[in-house]
Amino acid sequence: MSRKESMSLEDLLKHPDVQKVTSNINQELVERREYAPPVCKVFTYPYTVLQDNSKFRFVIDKEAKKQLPNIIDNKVQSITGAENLEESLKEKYCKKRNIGVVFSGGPAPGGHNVIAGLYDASKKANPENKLYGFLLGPDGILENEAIEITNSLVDEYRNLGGFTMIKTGRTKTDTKEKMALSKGTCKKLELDALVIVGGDDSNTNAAFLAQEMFEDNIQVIGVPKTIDGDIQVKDAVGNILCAISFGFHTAARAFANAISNLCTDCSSDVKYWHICKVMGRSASHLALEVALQTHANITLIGEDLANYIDRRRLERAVEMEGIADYSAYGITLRHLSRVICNSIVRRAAVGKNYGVIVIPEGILEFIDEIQVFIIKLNTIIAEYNKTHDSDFHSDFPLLNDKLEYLRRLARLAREDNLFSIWNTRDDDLFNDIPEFFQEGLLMERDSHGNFQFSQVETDRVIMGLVKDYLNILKEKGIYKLGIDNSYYIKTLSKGGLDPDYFGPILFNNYNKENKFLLLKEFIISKKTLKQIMVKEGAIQENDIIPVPIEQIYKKSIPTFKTQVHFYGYDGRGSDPTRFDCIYTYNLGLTVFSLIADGATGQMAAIKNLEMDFSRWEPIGIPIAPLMHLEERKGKLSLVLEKSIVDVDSISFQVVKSFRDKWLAATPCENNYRRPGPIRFTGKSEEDRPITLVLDAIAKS
Ligand code: FBP
Repeated sequence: MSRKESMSLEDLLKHPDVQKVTSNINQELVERREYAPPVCKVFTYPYTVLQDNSKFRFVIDKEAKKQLPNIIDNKVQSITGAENLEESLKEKYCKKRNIGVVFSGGPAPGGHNVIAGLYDASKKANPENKLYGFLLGPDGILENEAIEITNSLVDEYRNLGGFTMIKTGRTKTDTKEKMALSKGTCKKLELDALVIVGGDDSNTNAAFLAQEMFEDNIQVIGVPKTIDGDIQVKDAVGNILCAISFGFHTAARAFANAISNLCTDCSSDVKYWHICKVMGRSASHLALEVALQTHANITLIGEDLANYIDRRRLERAVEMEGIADYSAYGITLRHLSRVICNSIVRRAAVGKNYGVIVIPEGILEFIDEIQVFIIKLNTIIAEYNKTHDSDFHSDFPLLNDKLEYLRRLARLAREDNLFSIWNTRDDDLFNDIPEFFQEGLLMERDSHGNFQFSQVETDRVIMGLVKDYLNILKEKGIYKLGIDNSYYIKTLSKGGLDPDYFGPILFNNYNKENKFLLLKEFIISKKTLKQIMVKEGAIQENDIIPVPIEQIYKKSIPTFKTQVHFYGYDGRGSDPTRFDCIYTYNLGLTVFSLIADGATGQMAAIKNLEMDFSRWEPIGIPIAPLMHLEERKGKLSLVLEKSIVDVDSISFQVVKSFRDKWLAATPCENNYRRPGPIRFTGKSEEDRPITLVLDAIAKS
């Protein structure tokens, strides 16, 4: 029956069932919006009180003391619940307030719940409180573009991912003019407090704004956001104050789910190596968590590679020349490709010419020669912009123009015998790398002066070298596909040949016990195969190679086929896991407590995140004491220190210990783990990142 005879399209579109299945509002959305995250015990009281906690100390940077005098003496603040307050305190807590909130930097799942928590707490304290959301990130503050956040708006976004409600941006408040504009907006809106939800750079901004607006009594509170997980705060003696930034868990789980599916696919059609680059601008926290979640065959951790020591090279130098070869410390791109190839060859030998490799986005920063290039080019670009009061990238739009400028720098240094950051050796080395990679390294820095790793095809750089070296290993007869022993016996027997006769002629490891047999290294072509057979008297010079033997030979030739994937923006846009929903809602409540109790220059955090929810403690962490000097845009600036993977941490040590097991270069099955999709509700949704669980076990 055609549609014409049944129902018109117009009627069909009006049909309630059609409307239901084509609506934007599905069951998942309804459940997410309705979910009420549990709150920490202190927030079940009508009021909260702040207490300075001098137990936690920091090593203060002299420059931070100079530039942030009004907030440098801030302490860690504990929050406690109170049934009642004396009248003056109650009045202060409940006074009518205007609060502004802004998202800054890349989206991270859970941001909307920070707003929801802040909104709920502020309305509970005083229904007349107003919350403004600045649009499109810090630009919204500079241009006074804000909307009032209403109850219906908050309800629309509860427990949902993204920063869709008010959007985000990456503008840095890094000049006096921008500071003045920001202060102007806060004053115009009569804000009592400004909340900056952002990463290390944005929390740095929060500290400077807190200092700037201190005299005006406008409080500034930061919130630790970034999927990269590189805001982890410890005090001077290693007490954990903030175990992880929000959004990390969701992004890691989303990446892990997709990567685990690739593990399933590749071990089914057994023909691809999947190369998975995962976000994380500098630190490899996301890659580490993905390794724990999926047990992918190879996971590179940048921080680990930086510690690499080429022991053979070291020993050789001592033996030959009696000296230490310092170039054996740290890893080069070539070296790294050798390490990867070694694992690929080992798996191929047991018949597994497939697998999954996880590469952190920021890995290049930990590779010696690339790190040197990044630092040098950052400085050259920054110096050019400063000296010429212009923009390097607009003045040299094409790669060749940029290369010519660098060449000129090297030439000048040589001719005038001057010390220069870019010399002939740099220029020669730089000219040796592929064009697309030169382009990547010379690309425009972001507004904070950071190198934009997400824009560089890191995987292509590394895998290009891997492919080249695998070809060499193939030529040398080292990269071969192991032949299943039973397949060998069956094939030869079917062709009327004696497997036990030909076995020792063909294979290095012919033995009934070995499940996989490796063709001798010498056999790299039909010609060399025939040579060996003639030499061993198995056939005569004029004979042709028996078909079953040729079949076995062909089976042993591996082709290295890859599929490349980038996991970043997808996971960053996921709806939050239950952990991130609860974490961020409580962060929002914490922000309000800090504001209501008069704090400024503090970052809202939850202590004991690595433990069970019942032990979570909302706190305020002073931002200024966490700052130190770092090179940005070619000059030293005060910034919040990024936390990278600690190679002594238990989570890294566990991954390291399981490396061989997860590589699974044995005849046994792979050891993949299936984390499954983010489930949000239900028993099977884990309650925190595995890295945190492991670190907590070690601590206890
Ligand atoms: P934030 O530090 O701002 O949270 O952003 C982190 C990140 O997601 C990185 O992992 C990635 O390198 C970068 O943002 C990508 O930036 P962009 O959104 O500008 O492409």
